[in-house]
Amino acid sequence: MLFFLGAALAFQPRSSSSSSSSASKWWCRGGAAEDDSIVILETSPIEGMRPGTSGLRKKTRVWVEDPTYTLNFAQSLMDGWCVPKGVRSLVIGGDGREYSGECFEILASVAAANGVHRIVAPKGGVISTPAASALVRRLGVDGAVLMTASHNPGGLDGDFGIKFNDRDGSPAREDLTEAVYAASKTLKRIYIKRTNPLINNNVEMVDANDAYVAVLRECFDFEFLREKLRRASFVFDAMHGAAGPAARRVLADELQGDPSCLLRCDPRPDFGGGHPDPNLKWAADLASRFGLDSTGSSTSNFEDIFPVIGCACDGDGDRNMIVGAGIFVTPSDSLAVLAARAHKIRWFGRKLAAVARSMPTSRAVDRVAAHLGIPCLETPTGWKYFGNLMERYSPFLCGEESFGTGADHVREKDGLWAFLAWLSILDDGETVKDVMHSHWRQFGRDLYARYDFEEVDAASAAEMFDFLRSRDGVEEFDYTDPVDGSRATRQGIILDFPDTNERAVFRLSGTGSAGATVRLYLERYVPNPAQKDLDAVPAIVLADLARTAMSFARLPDFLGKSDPDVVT
Ligand code: VG1
Ligand code: CO
Repeated sequence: MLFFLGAALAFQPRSSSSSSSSASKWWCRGGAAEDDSIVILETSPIEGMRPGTSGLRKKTRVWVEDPTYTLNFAQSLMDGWCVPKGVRSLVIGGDGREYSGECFEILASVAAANGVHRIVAPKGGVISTPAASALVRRLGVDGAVLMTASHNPGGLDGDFGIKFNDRDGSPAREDLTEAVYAASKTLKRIYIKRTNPLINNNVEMVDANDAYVAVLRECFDFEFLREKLRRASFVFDAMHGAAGPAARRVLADELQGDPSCLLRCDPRPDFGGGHPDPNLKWAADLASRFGLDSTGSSTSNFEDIFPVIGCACDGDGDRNMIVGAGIFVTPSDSLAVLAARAHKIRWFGRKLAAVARSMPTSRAVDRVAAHLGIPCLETPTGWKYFGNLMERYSPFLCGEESFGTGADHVREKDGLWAFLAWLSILDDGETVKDVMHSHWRQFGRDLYARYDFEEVDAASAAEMFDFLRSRDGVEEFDYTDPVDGSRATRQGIILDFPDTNERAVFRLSGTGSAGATVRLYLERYVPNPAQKDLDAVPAIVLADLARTAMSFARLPDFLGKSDPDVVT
């Protein structure tokens, strides 16, 4: 049990008054009976509670050192979302990172005092983001609150975060996250049920993965995959994140894969001290088992000694990195390959209805969609933008360059799903390199890399974007949702180089916990790749384009850095 079962809430309110008539009245507004255990705490707004690309992420210490921080955000969730939208039932869980136990008690107590009468929590406290999405949908509850900062490191010196999902299991859309932010700015009172909901049996404990595994069974032919794992060797690395227990259950128990091929599948509050971000830098152990260095270059002439396929997932189990012997598959290519071979995946039946990608993702999937004669939609960065499209198009496949791949089986990206999808599309005896080379020969190759400049000064980064906007020949990406007409503006600045089939995109990250992170996305399309193009390592061959884009933006002047912190 990760959660603390202290008899009383561990925090001391700044000031409190015992249950008053206004508390009872308010409580009635939430739809439940009058209750003397409701306490009102007076509070004042705390700045900076605007949820980013995927929830509110801050340094763990920000949450831990002032319990009012969590209380304020919990009540903002109620005022901006649960009360106005009539949310009466919630899944509350997360990736089990440091502070999750204390945070759970606060969230559950505040929710219970605000009319949420059904709280469902995963046994042991840990649930991956896709499994939570599946659970919301299966139970028909009104949403989920997830304690995770995803791929950001955990522990007291790492990050903690809270995100929330709507009744369709989709990450909250911008109207809801903005309403919560607005509520945080005018907050005066926090309502809490001053009893421990766990001890009072108000919390329903369920298996974290029953609903999820049931959905995966609908997506894939488990019989076929069992046979596949008999012949193809694999490694799956959960990075001590929330995907581990489901991976064990599916890959070892159900599909009878070799349990010794499962790495770091026990979730830990600090992710074992690692950075649970599945890329070549942070999942270097997995990469080296496939003969790859941190650029994605092959370091061995004996590729047949390596396993056939490997996958790593992030802290909350929604991201995936696919590698094969001597080859790293960029997430953009992974999406394109799954689209091209979608007929091998049970969920997609005979034909995909549509595919989608975030704007900075390479255009590799567009070429496949054109070939298949299906729509290819382009959204801003963030999984929440795919949810509406899934209501219109089913079956649906989508992805992001940031190691996100998924379908409309749930409303989140799904790391384990992506691995099972890859197992499904591999032909017998085929290597991952074979898959990629034959794909590139058919469709051409989109060389792709991303540079991240982390924790730079936010004001200087904003100045750089203003400077970019002032330059000729750039385009800024704005989006109108085709389903509900909602708009998202300033979603990235695009530099096109049509003569060389190249594109560079600048964008500000919305998931950092301090300062600003600038991302530079780089791609070059090679229509008829020669052998040298098939063997090229994108991070290396795109270095010139990176230099051109950086000097166009005067990036070193603005940010005081000329080298990226991470290249993926
Ligand atoms: C990043 C990725 C984005 C992804 C988001 C959440 O956002 O670029 O594609 O949806 O993280 O992923 P940003 O704003 O930092 O670029 V997760 O797995 O951290 O919830
Ligand atoms: Co994640």
